[in-house]
Amino acid sequence: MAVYIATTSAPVNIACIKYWGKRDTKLILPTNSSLSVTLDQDHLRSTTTSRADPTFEKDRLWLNGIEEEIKSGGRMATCIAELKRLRKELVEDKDASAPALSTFAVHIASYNNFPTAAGLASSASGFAALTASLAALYKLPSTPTDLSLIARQGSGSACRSLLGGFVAWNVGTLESGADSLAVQVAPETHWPDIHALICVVSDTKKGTSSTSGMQRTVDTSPLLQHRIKHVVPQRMEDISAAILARDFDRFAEITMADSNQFHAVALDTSPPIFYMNDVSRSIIAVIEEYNRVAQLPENGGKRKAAYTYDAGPNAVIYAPSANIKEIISLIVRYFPQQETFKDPFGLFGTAGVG
Ligand code: 2P0
Repeated sequence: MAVYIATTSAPVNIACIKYWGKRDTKLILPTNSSLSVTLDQDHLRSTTTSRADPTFEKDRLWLNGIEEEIKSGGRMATCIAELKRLRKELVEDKDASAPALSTFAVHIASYNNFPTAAGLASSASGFAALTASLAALYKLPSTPTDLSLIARQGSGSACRSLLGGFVAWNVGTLESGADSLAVQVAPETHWPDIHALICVVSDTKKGTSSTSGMQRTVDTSPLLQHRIKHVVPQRMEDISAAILARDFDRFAEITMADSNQFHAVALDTSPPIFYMNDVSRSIIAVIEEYNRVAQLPENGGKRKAAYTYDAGPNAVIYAPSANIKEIISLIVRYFPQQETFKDPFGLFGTAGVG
């Protein structure tokens, strides 16, 4: 008897221009475009195996080995239903000999190789891996950008994890959401010198979920309206140009400004949302001082690192590879008790890094 099974992985992505706010909560349509860097496959990722079988009675899902309910009408059920619909339309309706996998239930098992829900974008890699896994199982002819429309309905930021390198999620204008999709601005090979250093300040689950936090921001923050209309559109253009020109100084300036504005709109929410803690803010101070010195004319006049923070206290520091060792030394000097700095590129040996 045939076995229908597929396994795929998808990495975490870290936004430089932040997604924060939905104009349609069911379709997950954002209030502004966003842009992220997809980390490479070897480090922070979700790996998902899907299997379809005529003997399965219902769709079932296991996350890190624990079964989760697939709520009817929920995000997971929507993604699975959309992928089954594509299987029928794009494969089975076109080829009568194709097995009717769209009529079989699926069993899905997904693992993260990093702490779930710690502000490390587990929902992004998770829904991207789920979408890619079912697309592989169903042998869909779809492109990653096509599939981003489905992953988006699982979790907004997931649409960006289907593509590698530098990825934009376009806000779109259509009510159907058909143009709210992810596109690659540049592949990873365009600028391989950029590295991401992840400083795990805390790996416990965050207080306010992104989904509820961002809706509270949409409902209550006047600053968000200014950001959507007057800030993000220009920043999307400017950071895309900086990426294409491999201009790290400009990339860093925009990335840090956008992280700070995202946390400002969180603070402008009623009641306010605090994602960063004192350690997060101290890391900002260290990187700002590092850049201030680097920007002196005698030191070259350009920024050497960029911090960014998502919906949690952990810092991600982007920097050209030549600066990574120096940055890790700085961080370890100022935060000597921390033992969980990740060293995905093996640049710092084993002392003091997790
Ligand atoms: C981002 N974040 O652009 C921003 C920056 C957090 C801060 O995308 O409700 O988990 O599932 O669409 O995708 C977090 O939002 O929210 C997020 P849902 P998601 O990466």
